Amino acid sequence: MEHLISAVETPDYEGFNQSLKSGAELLLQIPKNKTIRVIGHLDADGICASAIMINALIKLNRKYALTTLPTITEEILSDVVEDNEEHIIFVDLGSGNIDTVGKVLSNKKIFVLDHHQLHSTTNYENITQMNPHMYNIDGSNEISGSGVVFMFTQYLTDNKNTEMSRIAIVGAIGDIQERDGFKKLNNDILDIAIKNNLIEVRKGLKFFGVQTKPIYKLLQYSSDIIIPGVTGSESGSIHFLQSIGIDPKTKNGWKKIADLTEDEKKRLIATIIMKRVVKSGSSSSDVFTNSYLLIGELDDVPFRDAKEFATLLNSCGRLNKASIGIGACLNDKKMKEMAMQNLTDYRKELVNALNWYKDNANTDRVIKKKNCIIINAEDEVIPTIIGTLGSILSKSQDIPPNTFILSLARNHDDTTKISLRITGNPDGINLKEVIESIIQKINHGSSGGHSFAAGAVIDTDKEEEFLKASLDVLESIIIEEKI
Ligand SMILES: [Mn+2]
Repeated sequence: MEHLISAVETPDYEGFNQSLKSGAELLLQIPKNKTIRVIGHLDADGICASAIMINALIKLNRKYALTTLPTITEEILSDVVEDNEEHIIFVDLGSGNIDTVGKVLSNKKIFVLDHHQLHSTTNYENITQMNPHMYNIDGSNEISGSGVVFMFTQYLTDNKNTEMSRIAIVGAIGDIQERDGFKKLNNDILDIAIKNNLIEVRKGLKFFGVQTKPIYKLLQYSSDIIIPGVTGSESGSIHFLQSIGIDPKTKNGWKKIADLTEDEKKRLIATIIMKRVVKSGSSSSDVFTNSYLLIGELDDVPFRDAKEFATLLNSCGRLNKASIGIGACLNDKKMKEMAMQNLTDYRKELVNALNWYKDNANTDRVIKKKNCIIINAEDEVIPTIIGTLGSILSKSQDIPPNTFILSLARNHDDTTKISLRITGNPDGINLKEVIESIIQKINHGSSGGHSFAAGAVIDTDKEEEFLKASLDVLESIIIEEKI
């Protein structure tokens, strides 16, 4: 692969487009009677990417089979792919495991559409890999897995997969590629969605669930907009609204943002800007965020706001119901209803996890040290939400800043999933590096993630060794107080 060792550092958009175009031509050569296996990643972006791919295959009258995976291993791959299947498309995964794919599926014709970092420079004759990183395009924030698949399917269908541009935006938001707007390729896709009347962009208050939750709950649970006496307090939030002349209730229930008059909305925003705690370096515009609204969806459903849609898809993945999420992306009414039920179930699981933590906070399952809390849920919290539990705790006002939160929960296959978070917002701490050093210390397991959220997987029988090494590593890290 000459482009990998190319000295040219500038992004080669033309080259990337060309690779998608010739990949699409190759895929169209597959005989129509063959079943194509689509293997997608089990997160919001992967679910969107799978849906976009399938939508195109349906249009092309192709037979397909679908699998959604959290990760790729040799065992899983040989399990999933049937002997008689010759053609496999990986979406939003594959580039990090190209050698495994090449080894296990050496007699298959493979397409990899991914935006994750490349992990190997080996060229496999049977693999057509399409990845922006091969063309110096930053796949971590210029385009998501869904975006790559969307661009690909536009070549595949002669630009007739346009309606899925909205799902590509949901996927990019799921991968947190929207930070005060999109960049480059994501922006091009957004333009397509806007031009085709699929998405409208509005400035709104930086609350999660702004479309679907009562206003007092937005205030109570906000982690971006902190108002003393209001944030974290139900009665404080209700009183706050009453104090500015907004009745928190409607005739039938609790008022949502959409129920406010323009006047009330202005009053709410002005008071929030006045009363909130201003973090250093932030400005009044920090209370606002872009909302990407799907045109044609009702105001109070989680499919209306792309951010909530992505959360709903994540919850499908986490409860192992990716196919419901894919159905919802394909706009199937029944599947959308099921996806909403799944979101309710997921929230219940989260509440269970938080309750488990509260009940066990003073037992030997929760180790509390000066700068860290180590939680070993074993099999009492489902492993797919252990990271979310850690994230929620890391935002809790009850735990001092600069406290590591390391949590463990067991998978079904005798492995243990680990997540690492930290409270506050300390400078110079990279959680991915921290967890890497623990894993290196025990010389077992694998780790990954970002500076602000990282994780690992180990064999369950190595838990004790891991916990010991964690204490050594975490307690040796001294974080300087911010002044
Ligand atoms: Mn992705």
